[in-house]
Amino acid sequence: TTGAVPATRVSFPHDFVWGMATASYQIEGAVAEDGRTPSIWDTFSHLPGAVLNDDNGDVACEHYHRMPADVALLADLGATSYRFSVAWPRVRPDAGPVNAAGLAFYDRLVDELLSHGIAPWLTLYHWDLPQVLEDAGGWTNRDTAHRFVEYAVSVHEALGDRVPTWTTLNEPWCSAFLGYSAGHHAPGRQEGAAGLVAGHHLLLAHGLATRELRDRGADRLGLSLNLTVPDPSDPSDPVDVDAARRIDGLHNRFFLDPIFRGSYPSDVLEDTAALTWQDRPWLDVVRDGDLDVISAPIDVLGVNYYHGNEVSGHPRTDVVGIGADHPARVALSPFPGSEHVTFPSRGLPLTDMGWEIQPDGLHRLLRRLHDDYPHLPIHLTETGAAFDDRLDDEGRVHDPDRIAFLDAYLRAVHQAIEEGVDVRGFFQWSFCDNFEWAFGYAKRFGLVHVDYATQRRTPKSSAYWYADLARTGSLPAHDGSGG
Ligand code: PNW
Repeated sequence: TTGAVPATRVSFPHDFVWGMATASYQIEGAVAEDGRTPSIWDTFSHLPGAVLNDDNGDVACEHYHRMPADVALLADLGATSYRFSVAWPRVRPDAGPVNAAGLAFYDRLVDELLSHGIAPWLTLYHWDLPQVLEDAGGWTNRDTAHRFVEYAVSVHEALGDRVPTWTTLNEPWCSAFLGYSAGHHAPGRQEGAAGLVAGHHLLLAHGLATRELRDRGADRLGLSLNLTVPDPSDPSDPVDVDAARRIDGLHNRFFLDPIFRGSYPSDVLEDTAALTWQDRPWLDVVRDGDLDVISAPIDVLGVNYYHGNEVSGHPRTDVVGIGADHPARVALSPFPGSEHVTFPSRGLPLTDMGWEIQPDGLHRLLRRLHDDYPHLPIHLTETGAAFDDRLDDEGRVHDPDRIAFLDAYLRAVHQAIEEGVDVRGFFQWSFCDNFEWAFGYAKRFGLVHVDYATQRRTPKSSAYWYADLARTGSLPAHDGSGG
């Protein structure tokens, strides 16, 4: 509930970007067509038990074959920008020569978007690393960063004349720590400090590609980070305060500080000093000059925010989010060197992911970025919620919970803008229901419902609400009763 205080009408700047987001592996399907070869997510999702219900992205939303109709629907729903990702294994399938047939799909997509007046917002890496590169060590191998630059250049050569915004990575925290420390995501490695090594090489890939695309005249460069707002369970308990500092360090500052300050945070380096990779301190993978590369100037910061965390340094069983599904119901944190940290529930309402609905965290995060880092234009590149959406007897999907969620999160964004934070746009996650990684098709984040048996698309009531918002640029007043 939003409380008894009436929520007044709020208006966003006239040029505010109203976007919707997707990612290649989550929607495209067609995994073996036109020369595409497997990514780490093809391999991982086919391992028994890796993904809920053993779902995989083989078919997904068949977007690869339905792209023109999907773009027409995006336009109908008022999107002024569309954030999508390019599948590396379509473009450089074996990390070898460019595959023209795979690249052609994105060429058609960009033209289709432009012909509908939708600005393309391109992400180069939303987690589908070619499996051949993982076989050579994946993100723990420094060479992967250089292969990423080759791939980025091929995409830019083909689309650089038409795509205004280029982001390198989506959520390197997930790629590094869920992929290489916790193993919840592909490639499913549970190798502790490997997450830190992968994180460094992901940041290096970001910096190298940023430099290269800048030299090639890319208009607007950046990346999307998923950031959190860690609150100690008991602010007077030094153990909880230390745990919250550790999570802030590894979730936020491990990525923000190298990019914006050219250094890793010293407390994180101290916390992880004893962690080794291939029998040497993990930090040995950081070479002279790397941080200069990583801190190459960017033009836009993408922020993905779903919820913050209450954080404790004590074992707790009343946990939410990561670890909540652990058999012992004790969160095993995916943060290397801070595995003892737990994420207790604070009794907030939850989405279908078991994630807390916490709009004030978004406001606090935006203020914090404004206070602690250089003032760059910020775009919320993901916010959204999964709910158990179903078609009713009339073939409609009524999702008032999603509307209330988006209303509350957007009011938090608006408040930050009023206070001087430079937020320029909002991308709803996601345009349509899709393959939700470790949770397969069981979790629905879409504004558009997908019936996977028929591939029929049905805009939910939230989609019409969002279309209205994109058209008027304002949230209507409501009395906060939620009715
Ligand atoms: C992000 N976690 O993923 C991704 O960018 C999207 O592809 C995804 O669909 C969306 O958020 C919703 O999950 C995350 O476990 C997946 O903390 C898992 C986590 C965070 C982000």
